[in-house]
Amino acid sequence: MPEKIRIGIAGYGNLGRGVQAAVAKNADMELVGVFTRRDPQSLELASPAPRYAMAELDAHTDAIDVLILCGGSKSDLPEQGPALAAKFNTVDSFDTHARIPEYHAAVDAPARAGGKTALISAGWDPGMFSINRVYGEALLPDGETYTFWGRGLSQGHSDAVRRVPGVAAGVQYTIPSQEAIDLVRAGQRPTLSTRQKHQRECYVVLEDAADPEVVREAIVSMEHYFDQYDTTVHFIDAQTLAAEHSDMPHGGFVIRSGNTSAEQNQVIEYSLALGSNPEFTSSVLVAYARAVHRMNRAGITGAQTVFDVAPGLLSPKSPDQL
Ligand code: API
Repeated sequence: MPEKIRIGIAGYGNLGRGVQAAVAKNADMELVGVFTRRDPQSLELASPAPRYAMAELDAHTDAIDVLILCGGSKSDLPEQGPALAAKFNTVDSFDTHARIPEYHAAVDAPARAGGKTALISAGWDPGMFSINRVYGEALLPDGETYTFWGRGLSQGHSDAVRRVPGVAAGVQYTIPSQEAIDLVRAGQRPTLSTRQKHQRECYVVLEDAADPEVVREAIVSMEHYFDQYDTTVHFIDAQTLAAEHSDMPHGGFVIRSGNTSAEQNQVIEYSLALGSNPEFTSSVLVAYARAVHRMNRAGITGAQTVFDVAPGLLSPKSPDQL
């Protein structure tokens, strides 16, 4: 058995927990430590693993092959991504689509300088859905691409909601238009605005002194996350949130509908039905950690995206086996 790929986890929320579960499913990997901004001893791990303070990461540069960054895109990753890519091979799920070029540049320079490989924006969207959009558009250049999410709980949008001042806790559901999905599947190519494809629904627990109108306005007008959608905000108490909104299902479709000649229409569909959005995202991050380890050994450094990774690098099988 060759040496195992040594994985570190930076941040232990839903994604960190998911990465721990995913590493356990991959025989060629081992978890060497969970790093947290909280008091490490207070951290309740799903299964035993060494726990450390984030500040102790520097002492572990030689012990970790790939560090998986499990923070949110709104405020954690813009800081942690560039800083940690200088010292570690990293994988993250930065998912603010419009800001990915800027984030790529911020991570690329330190990673290159440090001889490290930083795979950014992995997961399912961005990630597996992005790959399927590229395949669809390359194979059927004369056509339209449609992405539908949900109904499901978006981690990115939920994280963004929780960072609004006055919000104690909350979740965001993405709701697709079934009418639009049916049209596209039937081979039609409607022109759909962002607003026509999805609605967003938030369930929010307020902090004691918070003004609900101020919080609602801050959410619905938030750039990149909510400003282009019709968003409803429901205020609920912490008990209701725990009782009715603790599952995190998600999923959706990438559909490419195109013509190869005037007569022939072709429809490609990639679909996900996820019991747990964070556990699936984490499984994608872990597969990409294997690719990052191999790319770094092959001398490929700097920021990379899922488009830069050959599919075979994700698999534990050898090229001959594949
Ligand atoms: C949505 C999607 C979710 C993408 C998946 C992942 C997440 O609006 O529901 O944040 O959960 N953009 N990036």
